[in-house]
Amino acid sequence: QFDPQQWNNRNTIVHLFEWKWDDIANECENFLAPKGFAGVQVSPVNENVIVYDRPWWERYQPLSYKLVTRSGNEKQFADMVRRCNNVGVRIYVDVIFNHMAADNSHAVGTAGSRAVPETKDFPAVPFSSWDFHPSCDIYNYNDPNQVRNCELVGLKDLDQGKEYVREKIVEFLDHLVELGVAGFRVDAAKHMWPADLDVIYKRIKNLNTQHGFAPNSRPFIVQEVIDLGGEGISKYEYSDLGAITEFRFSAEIGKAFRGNNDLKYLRNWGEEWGFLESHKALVFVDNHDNQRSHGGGGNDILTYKQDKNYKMATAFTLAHPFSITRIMSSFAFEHSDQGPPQDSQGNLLSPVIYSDNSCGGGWVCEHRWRQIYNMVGFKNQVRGTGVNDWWDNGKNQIAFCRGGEGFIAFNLENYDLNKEFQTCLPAGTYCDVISGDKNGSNCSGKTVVVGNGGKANIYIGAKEYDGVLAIHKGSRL
Ligand code: AAO
Repeated sequence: QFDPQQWNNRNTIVHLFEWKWDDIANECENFLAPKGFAGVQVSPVNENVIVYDRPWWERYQPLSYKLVTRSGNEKQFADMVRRCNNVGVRIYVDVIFNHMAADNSHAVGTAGSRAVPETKDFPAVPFSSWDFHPSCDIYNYNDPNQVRNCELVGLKDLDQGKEYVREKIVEFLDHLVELGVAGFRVDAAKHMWPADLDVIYKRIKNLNTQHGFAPNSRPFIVQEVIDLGGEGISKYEYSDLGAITEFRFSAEIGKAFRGNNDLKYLRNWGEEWGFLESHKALVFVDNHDNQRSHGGGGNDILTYKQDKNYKMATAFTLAHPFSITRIMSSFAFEHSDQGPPQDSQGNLLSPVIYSDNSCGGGWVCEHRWRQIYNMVGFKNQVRGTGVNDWWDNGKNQIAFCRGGEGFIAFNLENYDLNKEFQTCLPAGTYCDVISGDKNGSNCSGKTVVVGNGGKANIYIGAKEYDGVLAIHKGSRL
């Protein structure tokens, strides 16, 4: 359950946080497939409680497993999965089965279901108090029993040790597999017992061959386990069951590209930093929680708000061979509870797409930033190569090649980088895919002339808009 089941000319999952299914289907066809993205993580698909003022986090409070949310209904979801699979973009669903909704005096859901969370009565599943752990609070993350048997922020805690609960969860996951999804992000996995998850994961059906998956393919599983060290539960308790969200990566990359840890140390980036093995880790610069100070990662997390550093951190993430990569695609927010762009009735709004690829209407669309989507292209180009010809200035300027396929340099100093480098590329003129796009034989950004022997002069001014330069075989003019 470690294989993300992606097409082999694709890479990277984009989390289209709070997007509508119809919009995602269009995005797969119009943008993600042409740019080489491999998949989309979608917001929770099953019915959630409606919370006053419609914060984003209401979607993490399930009322039933009906596929009706503000993003769309089951038909729209199924249609999206079909259209995305047709163009080689996989869908991964954020699934919440640790818990149901928390206390709420008028629990009405997005599919119209009613529930009484106080008495643990969720008739639309149905679940009753028998299916839950007794109520208690989590206040000590050093106590694994408490973390797994008590209620995360008051959310009614399902007991996955019960056969009936397992059946309902597997039924829900199987339904999504039938509709053609490639896998799941398992929310709050740390709050469930590994042995119970093992049973559930093993029971899920094989992926649907009618959506282009090979016979006997297993769903990809990535488990949300926040482990920055020093707590009672370790990611290694889960890492044989499926991949893990590697929060340590997020914390360390933020620290480095904020200038709080020299870039030269990134030379041995990967497992030596305490990260999980490459094929077991899902990595990201930020996620929907830690970009707004929920969940783990601390103050070093970079987000779209620190755009120059964020693009550099993302470029490094995508330039480096380590792990399965995920890009956050956000809506703009001022405060941490703020909901996504919506009208006065609470209907989600579609992103507005501009001719320069960027978005508006309250959506940030980091995945549509040239510096980010062109690095997805870079990663596809350099597939199968390692890091070689590493160079650093002993501090915050670094550069390296990916085999003979690509070259990248970073300047986080407050002085210019201006130096001759071995780019490992054949002689020719190349378009820097950070400052511009290659269009036929034209480049809208900087060009780099590589001479015989692979040498080229590279310049990144300290005050430039971006602190990265990247060229690859596919950007040759
Ligand atoms: C909302 C309201 C609550 C209300 C509740 C019920 O905000 O006030 O009580 O409804 O009415 C999301 C939102 C929540 C929201 C919830 C339900 O984030 O605010 O509650 O929906 O609507 C823990 C979990 C992790 C979880 C994370 C947020 O382990 O699984 O909290 N993430 C997922 C989702 C998330 C969602 C849920 C789970 C629930 O991604 O969007 O919540 O479905 C330590 C622990 C972590 C723990 C954090 C958070 O982390 O290690 O496991 O995450 O604490 O408290 C440093 C440390 C790091 C530490 C961190 C924070 O970085 O190194 O280890 O500080 O202290």
